[in-house]
Amino acid sequence: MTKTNRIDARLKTRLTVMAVATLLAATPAAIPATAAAPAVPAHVGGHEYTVVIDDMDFGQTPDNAKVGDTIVWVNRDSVMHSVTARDHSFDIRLGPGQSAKMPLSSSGRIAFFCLFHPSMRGVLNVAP
Ligand SMILES: [Cu+2]
Repeated sequence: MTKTNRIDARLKTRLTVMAVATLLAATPAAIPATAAAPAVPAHVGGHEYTVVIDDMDFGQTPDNAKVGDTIVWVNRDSVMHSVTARDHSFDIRLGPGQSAKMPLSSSGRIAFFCLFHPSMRGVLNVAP
């Protein structure tokens, strides 16, 4: 057996192991019986708050958001904006007319701004 063949054989063994692992991960037993629901029910029962970016300004953030809620950022401007946390916990880019959902997974007072227009600023308060 040449050196190349030995490496090939080892690689094949490893690939087989990976294939079996993939198959095991995909067995129906691993899928919840209620497969109709989305796989990520992280904020079931949480509120959804919309914050509209308009006229180069972040709209009002909610007063009573808490962990488990979701913020929907909507860019109504005709230019790209970002919603970037000063603590780097999030950084969302929104083209004109785009929106993005952001589940709140940690509490605190998070100051944010727009990378493209640093005078655009806001604060998001998230209760535990
Ligand atoms: Cu901006």
